[in-house]
Parts: sequence; C-alpha cells; structure tokens
Amino acid sequence: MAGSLALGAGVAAAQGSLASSGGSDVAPSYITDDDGRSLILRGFNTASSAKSAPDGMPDFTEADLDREQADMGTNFVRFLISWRSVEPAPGQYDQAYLDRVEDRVSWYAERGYKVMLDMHQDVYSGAITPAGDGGNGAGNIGNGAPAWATFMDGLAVKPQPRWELYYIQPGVMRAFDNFWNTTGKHPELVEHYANAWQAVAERFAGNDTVVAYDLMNEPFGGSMQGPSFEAGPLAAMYQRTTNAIRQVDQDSWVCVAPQAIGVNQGLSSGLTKINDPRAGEQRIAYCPHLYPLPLDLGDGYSGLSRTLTDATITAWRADIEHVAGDVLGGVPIIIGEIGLDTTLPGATDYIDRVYTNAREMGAGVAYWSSDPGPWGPYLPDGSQTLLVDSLNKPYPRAVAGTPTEWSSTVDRLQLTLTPDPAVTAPTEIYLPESGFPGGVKVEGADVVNWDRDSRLLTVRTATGAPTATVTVTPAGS
Ligand code: MNI
Repeated sequence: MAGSLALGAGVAAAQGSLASSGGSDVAPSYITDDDGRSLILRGFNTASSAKSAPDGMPDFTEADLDREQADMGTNFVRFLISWRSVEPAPGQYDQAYLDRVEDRVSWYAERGYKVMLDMHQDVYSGAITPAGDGGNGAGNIGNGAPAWATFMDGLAVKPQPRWELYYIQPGVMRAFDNFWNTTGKHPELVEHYANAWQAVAERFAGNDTVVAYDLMNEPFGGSMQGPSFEAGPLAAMYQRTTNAIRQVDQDSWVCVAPQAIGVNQGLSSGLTKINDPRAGEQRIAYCPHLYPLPLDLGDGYSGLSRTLTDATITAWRADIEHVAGDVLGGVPIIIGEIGLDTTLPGATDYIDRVYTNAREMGAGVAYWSSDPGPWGPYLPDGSQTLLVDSLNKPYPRAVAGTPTEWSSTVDRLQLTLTPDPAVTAPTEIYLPESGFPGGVKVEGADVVNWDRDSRLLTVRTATGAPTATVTVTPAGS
C-alpha cells in the first residue's frame, strides 16, 4: 500500500514525531455485561463485503458464524453499518434496513456474542465517483455517506492507482470539508449524522447484545488535519452524536476514534474529552486502529520492517493508553481494527505481538476482517489461513470483577482478578479443544460448569480476599 505509506510519511513529517508520551498510570477499565462482569472482547470485523452490497448486509451466513465460533471461540463482532443505508433520503430512516441489521444481531445474540455497530466510511461516500466504486469495482473506494450528503462543489475526483489516494482528490477533500462544515456551507450534515445515529440507537437501546456504537470509522478531516481537526470538528461531532444517542439510549458504550491517518501508524492523537451526559459512570470507549507502515513495505514482520513495526506498536500503545487513560478519563479500549496479509513473513509473530499488547492493555480486539482471503481466517475455498490457529487460544470472556493480569498458551490459562462481591454471575473462560481435549484442572476457584461443546468453563472465586488467581490446565496435567 504505497499510497498509505506516502500519506502516512507526509503526516509524520507534518506532525514531527512518533508518539512519545509514556502511556498512562490509569488502570484499564472494561465494558461490562448486564451481570456486571468485565468483558474481554475478541472477534472480527464483519465485513468489508457490506460496504458495496445493495442491501448493506455482509456476505456472511449463520453457518459462517457457527464455523468462526467453533474454530476460534470469538465473543465479539464489529459489525459494519452505513449512513447511506440508515438515512437514504434526508430525515428518512430506513426501518427495513434496521430490521436486517437487527436480524443479523440476533444471530450473534443466540450465540452469546456482543456486538459493536460501526458506522463505516472509507473515502467519504460511494458518490465520489459516478460508478460508486472508484471505477475499478473494488468496492472499497468510497462508501459511507449518502449521495445527498456528498457535496464536492464540482471539484475533480480522478482515477487513482490505489484506494487510499482518493482521499486527497480535490472533490473528496471538499466533500469532507463540507461534512465538517469547515466551509461554513453545510451545518446540516453533522446534524443529520447525529440524528441518523439516534435512529440506530433508538432501535438497539433495549438490545443487550449491542453493547457499543463506534461513531465513525477512520475519520478524515479533509483539509483540516491533526490536532486541530481532532480537537475541533471531530470532537464536536462526537459530542453532538453522543448527546443525540443519550436521548434514547442510556446504557450502550459510545466509542470514539482518533483521525486514522497517522494515528493508525503510531503518531499521537490530539483528540479531546467527550462528556457523557448519562447519569452515573460515563460510558465512552476508545476504539483506535493499528496499521504499522513498515508492514506495507511488503517485507512482512521480519528484519528492519520488524524492528520498525515494534517501534510503531510501542509508540502506538503509549499514546492509546494516554488518550484512554488521561484524556478521555480512564475509558475502556477496543482495538477496532488490526490485521495484515497472513501470507507475509512473520505474520504469526506479528499477530501474537499485537494480541499480547491488547491483553496487557485490557483492550478488546476486532480483527480486520472476516472476509474470505489472505487477510482473513478462511480463503474463498473454505480452507483455513494461519489466523485460525493464531487466534484460537484460551481467554477469559467475562470476569466477575476486574481482571488485573492474565496470560494463556494453548493449554494453560492464568487469570488474576479483583473479585466484585456484587457480581453473582460466574467468570467465563474459553478453552480451545486443541489444548483441552478432555477434562479441566482448575486451581484457585470452584468450577461451576465445563461444557466441552461450547468450550466454555465457568468458575467462581472466593470473594473474601482482595485478589484471586485462577489457573486452568488440562485434567491430569
Ligand atoms: O490504510 C488505511 C487508510 C489509509 C489511508 C487513509 N487516509 C489517506 C485518510 C485512511 C486509512 N486504513 C486501513 C484499513 N481500514 C479500512 C476499513 O476501515 C480497511 O479497508 C483498510 O485496510
């Protein structure tokens, strides 16, 4: 992806340096379920195929979900929705579309998943080119905003060799400038956006499966870039949309992300605090993406590329923890996207490294993406990529208290938590068949249930002590 490389390098030069603030002293916090358990979310983005589908639905069946669950024990999905589908005409919300989304959500509900709805966009809108897809049929160029909300003021969008380059075409830049109203000509667009989110939140307010709303995928500021964009029109849009959502939904988490370009590659974000008007604890979350530029060089995760990627991850993590901990006020982190071409050298090592960091950060993860192909867990012929084995590891899914530390290998899980006496539901742990073919041996907790079909172990720790450590290994070990 030479396009994103060049753009990223340009922003790096403009902003000066990689993020260097040293993380945060604020402990990780967690999204909780209705039983008050801390959720550790692991799953996929589903799916890129929704971007170009006329009905807005991903090319993903219930059988695909069964396979994903059986093979990797996921409990989470970042489900792509779009503004053009929610509000096809100004002020008109497509309830039939929301019915279809609700139907897909029910698939996840039946299988014990949690859902984050992601209002997706890339390169603003399908209307940036006459063909709606940048003219190359890739389906990745231009999706998100409705045509009626796309104001390019007659400026050009010329064919580009790479989808990322469309972002800096004059017509696309202007469409963003009009959306953010830095042109002063379209104050109505952000208002429509907030109201479209309210229509979505109205539908899912009472739905326990939908736990979070990711307000905008990979925000781009048009001609306004960096902290002035993030602290300005981006934060203002987040605040307005949060307020609109809270008029109809008090309980779902509202997820905010930094500008994509630069911050995805490890530069610091200038996002500012978003206030949650709900009564009680704030329910804001931080949902950044990670795409280290060195992996785009095509060398994969090895040699110099590996060294530079590691530096990127270190800087990225420090800044993410700083923004979530200190700027936003100690909010949960969900990594909305990480992913790579699994055929690159060192792909397994990169995936391990990122998931290790996510574990230490107490962050949820949605891998980009479940679409069939070399980035995903399955190829179009149904065969597995190395991603399946890489991701199919034990993890605590729901914790009756606050997890302070956990680690796992394929046949061992150790979890230390601060038990919450107010939480009566047990702690739930996923154990893959590869490491746990038979019974389980549990130290430090009482077994409530071990279900070899669902691969879920539930345990209860003593609540008297300030901390509890649970160790799970295969029976007979
Ligand atoms: O690579 C990107 C990306 C490159 C460039 C830009 N700009 C120039 C603003 C923005 C984003 N994004 C990574 C992945 N995210 C989308 C879905 O959200 C995927 O299609 C990309 O691979």
